[in-house]
Amino acid sequence: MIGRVIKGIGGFYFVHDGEKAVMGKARGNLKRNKELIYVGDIVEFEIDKHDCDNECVINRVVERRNFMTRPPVSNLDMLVVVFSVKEPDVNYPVIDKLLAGCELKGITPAVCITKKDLVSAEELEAAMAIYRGIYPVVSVNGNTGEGLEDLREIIRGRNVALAGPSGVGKSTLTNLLHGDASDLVSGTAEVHSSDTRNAADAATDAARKERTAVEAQGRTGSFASIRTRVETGGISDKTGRGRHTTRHVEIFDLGDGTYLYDTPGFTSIDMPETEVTAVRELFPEMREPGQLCRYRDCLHINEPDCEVKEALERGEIHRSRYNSYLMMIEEVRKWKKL
Ligand SMILES: Nc1nc2c(ncn2[C@@H]2O[C@H](COP(=O)(O)OP(=O)(O)OP(=O)(O)O)[C@@H](O)[C@H]2O)c(=O)[nH]1
Ligand SMILES: [Mg+2]
Ligand SMILES: [Zn+2]
Repeated sequence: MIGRVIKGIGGFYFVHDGEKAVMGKARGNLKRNKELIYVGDIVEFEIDKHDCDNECVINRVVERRNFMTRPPVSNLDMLVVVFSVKEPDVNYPVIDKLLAGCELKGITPAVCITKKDLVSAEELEAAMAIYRGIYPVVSVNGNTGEGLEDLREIIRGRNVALAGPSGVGKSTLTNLLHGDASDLVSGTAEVHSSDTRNAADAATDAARKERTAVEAQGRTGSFASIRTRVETGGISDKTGRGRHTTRHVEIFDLGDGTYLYDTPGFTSIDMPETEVTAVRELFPEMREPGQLCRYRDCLHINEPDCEVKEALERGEIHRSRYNSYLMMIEEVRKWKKL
């Protein structure tokens, strides 16, 4: 049978066959070859007849259209880079690296700025202006849902991941967008960062709980009737401990042909492995002026008659993006020397 991996947790995977999700493991040969299974993967699987829990075994991963390692996702049509200007403060080089990663992997990027309620209209506009004209840009308020329809419009009908720093509101958006749409996996098992057990144990536990939920659904046949919400980063209990930071990727069916991947946040990101000259290509706004530079191999740093630097001076290329570009070049050079 063919299905899609919609969630992976502690070595267990949830595979959706178009109607329901079954939990399973990777076959031994996949494990031995250290082949990774990403959420989003299309896989060949079979129900394990010897397993009384009716779990499945994943035999093979169908060739991926694309994949990313951070966050670990595959077969995307689009990746929405989500960030807030404040709480947490934006780190533009990290945002730009994620966008560059999309360019490198051939995944269409978009930008979503959250927590617009925490900044002035001018601050928000300054952030949006950096990306406007390069990528689709929307701004949202996760508390009120303002701007949500703009985001929905951009992502409609696609396999799309929300990715970005921790705490910016990705899971909040997932919940808002998901609304009453049908679930792929039900159950509310969640690994709390305040958990004292080690993370692997907790993950396995959570997976078991979810399996129970999936089975319950199978029996009642009411897959869509049980809803799940992604826990978001608010304070999780009265003691104020533990934030519900997302620990694993999960795909949600928004019901209109959109499949939304909620992903764990991060604070830093490595430069994708590439050549110094290839970094230029990862900044779409540099491509056209770059054609007019005196030297074909111009890196737009200190070469004469560099049209990219001219465009920078004229304000057509944003200073913040150019700084990210320089940092990425430096990082690639450092990698090359190692
Ligand atoms: N003020 C304000 N707070 C928001 C907004 N959106 C989300 N939050 C809050 O920000 C916190 C973090 O939200 P999450 O949705 O958990 O963030 P996340 O991006 O999923 O974080 P990770 O799972 O750690 O990557 C929560 O307390 C949300 O209630 C917003 O638009 N404005
Ligand atoms: Mg989250
Ligand atoms: Zn140049």
